[in-house]
Amino acid sequence: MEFKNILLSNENDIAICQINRPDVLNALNMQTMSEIVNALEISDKDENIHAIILTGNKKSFAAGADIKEMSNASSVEMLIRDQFAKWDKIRKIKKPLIAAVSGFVLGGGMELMMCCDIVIASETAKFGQPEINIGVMPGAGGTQRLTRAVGKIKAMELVLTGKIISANEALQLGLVNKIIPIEYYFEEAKEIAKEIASKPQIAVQLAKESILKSFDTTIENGLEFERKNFYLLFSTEDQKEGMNAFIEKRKPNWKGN
Ligand code: DAK
Repeated sequence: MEFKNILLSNENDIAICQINRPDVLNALNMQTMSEIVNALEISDKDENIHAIILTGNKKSFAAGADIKEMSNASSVEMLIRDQFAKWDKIRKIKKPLIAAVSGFVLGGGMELMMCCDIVIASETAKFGQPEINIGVMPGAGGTQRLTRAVGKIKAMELVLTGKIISANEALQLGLVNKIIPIEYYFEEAKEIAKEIASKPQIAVQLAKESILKSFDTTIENGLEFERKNFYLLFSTEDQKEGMNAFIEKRKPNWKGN
């Protein structure tokens, strides 16, 4: 498939989706969002791919949705564009999504990052939900995912003031896993992607699914869901292989089934 605003490549069992609109700091227009979602879905379906990295460039992961594209839209036009449908598809990606972010991670860019499962940030990364400064509010999960990630009072502070925070503050808030010098943040993301890609894949995907489930269910239903996925893993060859390898004191040889 031909892409205009992203670059998609594979390195062994890792897919790398790079947002590529450097002139506008990787602002996420509709075309770019469609391409990102297409790339993620292609990689999710590709059985040779075990983990997906989503990245931008050193200066900007993404400075938000494209303000120029939406500035004159009416509510009805926004509704008809049905942008949310695209974002919902990201939630359905089964394979682990690793965000490698640097520079501006703002508005829709931060919401996109929060759709990912692991976040590696360069020390230059700056995060924020500045929508309030242009007369709107987060529209792609910022009030929901951010609140779950950092709690009510910090989410209120970020969303109501639109303030920008440093990589260190984001680390303290639990928004990112690690901060890495700018020369190496992408390499670090690849290392984590490789590590996850080397694990038994059905277990990885069911564990991801179970963790995500905790966001939209009660603890009781979540525990039940987890238990069913746990039982399900006992019908995989990798469960037998993993446990036998432990008992036989050797390395497991994962088959992915
Ligand atoms: N949209 C469009 N263009 C942008 C942009 C953006 N978000 N951010 C930067 N650019 C463009 C600038 O217009 C400029 O283009 P030219 O003037 O050269 O043509 C170029 O990128 C370089 O930007 P600056 O000259 O401004 O660079 P600086 O280093 O001086 O400043 C900055 C960098 C990131 C602080 C500044 O550009 C800035 O404040 N950008 C806007 C940040 C922002 O407000 N982001 C939130 C946007 S609202 C939805 C899903 C998601 C969303 C909405 C709906 N649905 C599912 C319905 C999300 C909304 C948002 O993200």
